[in-house]
Amino acid sequence: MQKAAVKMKPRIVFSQAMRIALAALVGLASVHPAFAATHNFTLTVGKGQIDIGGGMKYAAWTYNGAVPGPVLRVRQGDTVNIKLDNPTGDAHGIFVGAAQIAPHHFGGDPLTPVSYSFKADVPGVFAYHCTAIPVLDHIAGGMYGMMIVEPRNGWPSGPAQEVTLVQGEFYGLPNASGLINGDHAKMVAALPDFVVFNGKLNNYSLDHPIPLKTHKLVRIFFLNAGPNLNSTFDIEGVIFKNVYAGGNPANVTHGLDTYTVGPGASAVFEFQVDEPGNYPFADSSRAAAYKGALGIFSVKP
Ligand SMILES: [Cu+2]
Repeated sequence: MQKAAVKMKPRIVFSQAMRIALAALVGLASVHPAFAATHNFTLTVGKGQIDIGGGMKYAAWTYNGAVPGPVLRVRQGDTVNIKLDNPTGDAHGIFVGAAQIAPHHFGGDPLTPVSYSFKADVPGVFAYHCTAIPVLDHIAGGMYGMMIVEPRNGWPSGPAQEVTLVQGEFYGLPNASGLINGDHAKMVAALPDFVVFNGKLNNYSLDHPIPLKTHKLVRIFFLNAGPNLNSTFDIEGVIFKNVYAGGNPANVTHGLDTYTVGPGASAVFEFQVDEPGNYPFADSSRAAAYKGALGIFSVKP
């Protein structure tokens, strides 16, 4: 099972385990709003070369030193405190799609730290990204990530094998030493040179596929961070049992072979496979798959 690529340990004031233990103690459902948690997420801005696979490095702006940034996971009804630690001297910010607050909170300059709170009222898969101008360059530079707001009452289909996939685009070709400096003209033209899942070209190719089990529900949390192109997600040999637009259980459709997710948008895909094998997944835009948005689920009993 592919674990969410959490590279940061959030300081949870009221953890899930504590909530369940307490709920059991007093005979209440673990989902009782009184047991909503508070999450303090501090993300640190960085600037440096990151490995994007294929022997290449990308001159990136990062949250917590990685592209994408850490997966931030909360439950519907929880309070979320976001803080941006920006030691770079450059302007950066952080927008979180799950937050219903005035947008001025998301921005900042190096002298005004970004710090805000919101209640995660709506379940779903949400983007977070930089707000500094031009936003295009900051997202293409690597400043993006996924927040999951779990439904208050859990997923209608119950527990599953979970995978988090964030699709992103890199603009520019490598120099003689394999370093890519972001190409602004290509960003504006929406012509990426590389399209990737979780920050790396052919991240889940045959030599390191994502392992899954047969006869067990799989749930993919999918974010298309863009910044520019649609992604039509497809798994060969699979018809999605449920697709939740925006990752919200209220928006369910059934029996889809592919599903298109716009830039900045998201979905949750549920499916199950019964025959062992290697199941390729891709952006079914063939150009995007050719540019790296391609991977393998290795499904075993
Ligand atoms: Cu930025």
